[in-house]
Order: sequence, then C-alpha cells, then structure tokens
Amino acid sequence: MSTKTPRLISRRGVLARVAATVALAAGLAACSSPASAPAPGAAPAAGEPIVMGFSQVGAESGWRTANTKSIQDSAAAAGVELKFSDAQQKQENQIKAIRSFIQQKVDVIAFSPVVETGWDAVLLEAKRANIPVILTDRAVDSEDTTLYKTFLGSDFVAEGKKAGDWLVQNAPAGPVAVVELQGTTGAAPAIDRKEGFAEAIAANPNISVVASQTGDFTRSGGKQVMEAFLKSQPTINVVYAHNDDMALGAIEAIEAAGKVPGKDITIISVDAVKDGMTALSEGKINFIVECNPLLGPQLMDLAQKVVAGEPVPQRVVTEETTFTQEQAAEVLASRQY
Ligand code: GYE
Repeated sequence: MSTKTPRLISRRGVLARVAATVALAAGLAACSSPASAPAPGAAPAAGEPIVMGFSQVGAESGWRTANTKSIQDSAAAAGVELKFSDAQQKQENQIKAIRSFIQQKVDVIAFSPVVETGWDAVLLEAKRANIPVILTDRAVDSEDTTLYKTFLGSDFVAEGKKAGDWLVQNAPAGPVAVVELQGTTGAAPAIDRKEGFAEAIAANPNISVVASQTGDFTRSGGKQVMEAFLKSQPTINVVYAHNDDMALGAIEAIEAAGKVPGKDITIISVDAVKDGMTALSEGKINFIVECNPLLGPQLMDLAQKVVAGEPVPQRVVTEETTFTQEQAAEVLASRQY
C-alpha cells in the first residue's frame, strides 16, 4: 500500500498502512464532492506532446550528472517536452519550481526530492490542480500517499545493508573503527544508507562507527570531512561513504596525510559511477554498492501511463548489484556513466 521506502514501512509499518487507508477513504469521499473532484483526463490533445516539469536536486555528483542526462535523453526519445529545473540542492528552489510547473499547467510533474520532509503543502497544490506527480530517485516522508502516483528509485536501506554485509564478511579479527561520510542531511539516501549499514554491522560487535558526518554527497565535502576525521580520530580502519564522490574526496585527504587508500584504510562506497569504478579497479576503493542513475526510460514510461490515466504500481524499485575490485576491472570499459 505504502510507496515509502522499506525503512519507513518497517519503522511505522502499521501506522503508515492505517494512515494510507484513511487517506484513501478520505480521497474517495472527496471525489463525490464536485468542488474537489479532479476532472480526469487532463491529458494533452491528440498529437500534442506530453509536457513534463522536472525538478532535479542539483549537480552534486557523478551520479546526478548521469541521472540528468538519462532523463533528458529519454524525454527526447519519447517525444516528451521537458521543462527542466536545477534546484542547486535547495528545497525552497524545488518548491518554487513545482509551483511554477503548476502555473504553467504541465501534464505531469516529476521530481527528486532533495530531503524527505516538508512536501505536503506543495504536493497538495499539485493534486488540487489535477496534475499528477511522480517521485523519482528519492522518496518523501509523508503519511498521505495520494499526493503522488508512484515512486521510482532504489532501495537505499538495501544498499546500506549490502555495504555493511561486505564489511562483516571481510573485516579482520579485532576492533574495526569505521568513519562514515553521510550524504545530504535529511535526504532519503543518507538516512537509509546509514540505517541499512548500521543494521548489517550489528552482526559483528567488533565493528563500530567512531565518527559520522555529512559531506553533502560532494567530492569537496568528502575531502573536508575526511581531513577533520584524520585529525580527530586516533585510528581509522574503514571509510564508509554514502556515495563515490565523497569517497574520492576522502582518497585525496588520505593520500595527503601520507596513507594508502584501499590498503591502510579500507574504503566502501555507493553508486558505481565511472570515477568510483576506476578507483575501485586501481585498488583505492575496496567495494562499491551499485545505485543505478539511468532512470529516464522508466520515468518516461510511467509518465505516459499516468497522463493517460492508466494504472501504475505505487513503487518501482531499481535492480542493482555490487562490485569488488576484480569485477570493477572487468566491467569498467563497458560502463556508460
Ligand atoms: O547516490 C548520490 C547523489 O539520490 C541516489 O544522490 C541519489 C544520490 C546518489 O548525489 O551520488
């Protein structure tokens, strides 16, 4: 029923389900009132292209660049007219962009919410304007699941768990001190990757996270936080970075401190973008959990269905894998991003 991430389902599963059912009942009741009844079929006239307003998080990482390209290329291929807006990692910019899409009466709004909370008001405005909303990449934390049609993206808790499981399986005997470079504070992938990892490493009481701070998913953020960790932490055995860009920044800091990344300090990250995979194949990173940014084709497909009034699943989860150093060396040449 809920389209939220498994994290939210597991934490407040029953409550969320009850709330969703109540919201659904309220929604059905509202349908009988002409004032709030959205006229179905705001679809464009035959022959007219679908107009999609898309609010992107920003351009903070290699993952984001690949995601933007995938969306722009797929829109062109599907004949969807794309109104693209870059929020520069600011929620207020995304809210402004969504309001402007509503004013422009686009056929469908898609967006990747920079943080999880604080969306209900603007999503209600879209709903009242009868413009369907698709969440892509990141989830929102809202009890009202009628505010959007579907959520297309990864299972970030599972990603964090894969990272932690690898460490549990590959940790040396004795105490293991981990420093964590978190993604953007309040963002679904930062919250969920932290949670999944913590859950997995609980299996080995020798492994502990000794410091954890945000590097905002950027290379410079990862470098800066790692420099501080190297000064404040007497022993660091492992870096767990919520994305490749921060791991790459951490590598620069580790090398500048005269240590060997991948040997003196084990590095685990998430994304598997080209620069990350290159560092993995060179032995500077030890393990990467894949997060697929190529969401464009599925997004256009969902948008066409939603605009046509066809049913879509409430949650579409992206399929992903993991890479060791040997596997990275094998697939590097054929990596698209
Ligand atoms: O992992 C990170 C990016 O939301 C899955 O955002 C995305 C994350 C991705 O900045 O590199």
